Amino acid sequence: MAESNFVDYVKIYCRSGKGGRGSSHFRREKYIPKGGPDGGDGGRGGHVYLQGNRNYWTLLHLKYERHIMATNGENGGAKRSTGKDGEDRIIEVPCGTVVYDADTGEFICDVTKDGERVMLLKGGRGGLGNFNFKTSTNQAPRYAQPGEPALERRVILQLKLLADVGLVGFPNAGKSTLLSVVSAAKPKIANYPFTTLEPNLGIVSYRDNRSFVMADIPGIIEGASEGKGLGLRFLRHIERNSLLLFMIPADTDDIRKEYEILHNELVKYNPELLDKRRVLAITKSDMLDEELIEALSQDLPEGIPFVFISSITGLGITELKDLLWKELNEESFHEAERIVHKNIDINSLEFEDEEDEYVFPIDEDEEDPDEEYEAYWDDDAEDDRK
Ligand SMILES: Nc1nc2c(ncn2[C@@H]2O[C@H](COP(=O)(O)OP(=O)(O)OP(=O)(O)O)[C@@H](O)[C@H]2O)c(=O)[nH]1
Ligand SMILES: [Mg+2]
Repeated sequence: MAESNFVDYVKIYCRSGKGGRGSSHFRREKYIPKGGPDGGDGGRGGHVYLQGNRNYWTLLHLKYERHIMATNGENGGAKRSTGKDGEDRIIEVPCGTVVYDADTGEFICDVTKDGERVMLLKGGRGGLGNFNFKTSTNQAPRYAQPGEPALERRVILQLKLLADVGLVGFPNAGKSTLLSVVSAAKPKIANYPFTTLEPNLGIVSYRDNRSFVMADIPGIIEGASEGKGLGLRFLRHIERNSLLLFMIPADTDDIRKEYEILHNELVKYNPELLDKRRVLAITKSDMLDEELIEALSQDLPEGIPFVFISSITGLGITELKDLLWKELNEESFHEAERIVHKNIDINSLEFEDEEDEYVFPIDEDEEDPDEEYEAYWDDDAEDDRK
């Protein structure tokens, strides 16, 4: 696929900072013999956070920043001085970003709101300096805790657009044309299938300064859920829409059948899509007369509100907006928004992975072996103080 600015998938390597080591130091001053332990605590390692930012629409800014590392906490020093905490790293992402473990495909978290902050990796705690371990029976402890190690993880960030209404239809159904008519978006429109290669978002203004967001995604064909056409790549963007607007052209031979096909593809992709509210628009209705509209209305799929529209003459557009607004404000729509993210199958990802470049080794501090860490943090610390 050609280079594009619509980046909805990135794989990045993240690492938190490790905790600084506690200092093992004894006070040494002239005329103060046996000054006692005065080693300070190590600083905390930096955390790695994700934060929703509504000013971002894609993950493009992360495409060239593949390693995100917080800094380590500094070691504690003499005179009980505490090491400086490591610096946190905040990864800003568009609202609607879902995070998976890149090695297992396991779902980790999602960020949906502007300003929402999720901790991805916790920085290591700093070790305690030896002055903490002074007891009545041990006035001169030599040990200090090492800092907790850093955590690292390779993650996949995937964007799932957070639009209110998702347009679902075969290629050439008139999806982009509708978006261009009801919003200020200027998607490419042409009389051939797969004109739209990446999702477009538009803000539809409604009466009284209210508005909702509509997402035009590339056309869906039979087999899309198995990867045909532009396939799976874009289906995930409608997982998050609260409402799906099915669009079927008026000159389709069998509207019911086409609806079934679209419906089946969505269900095969994720059965939870069934819980979403749906509206059907019969597009290009300027090709029909009153009589035909009347006749077709008798034979539409059951149980789904419908409207005949034409983006060219404006027929039914206001009615459609009214219907969408009404459906969006039905109570159960908030339920549907809470979609459960399945784990992803990392082997099935169809994206070319730029080979993972060299990542700096995690422990520059060789004399800080894991066993030592475990002795201090995992066992009961009290036992070590004898
Ligand atoms: N007569 C008529 N033609 C329409 C109408 N809406 C769209 N078209 C035409 O249908 C063709 C396809 O429209 P698009 O909006 O590009 O279709 P699409 O669903 O976005 O197609 P893909 O992006 O390929 O999936 C274009 O030639 C449009 O001019 C309409 O209301 N009436
Ligand atoms: Mg299109």
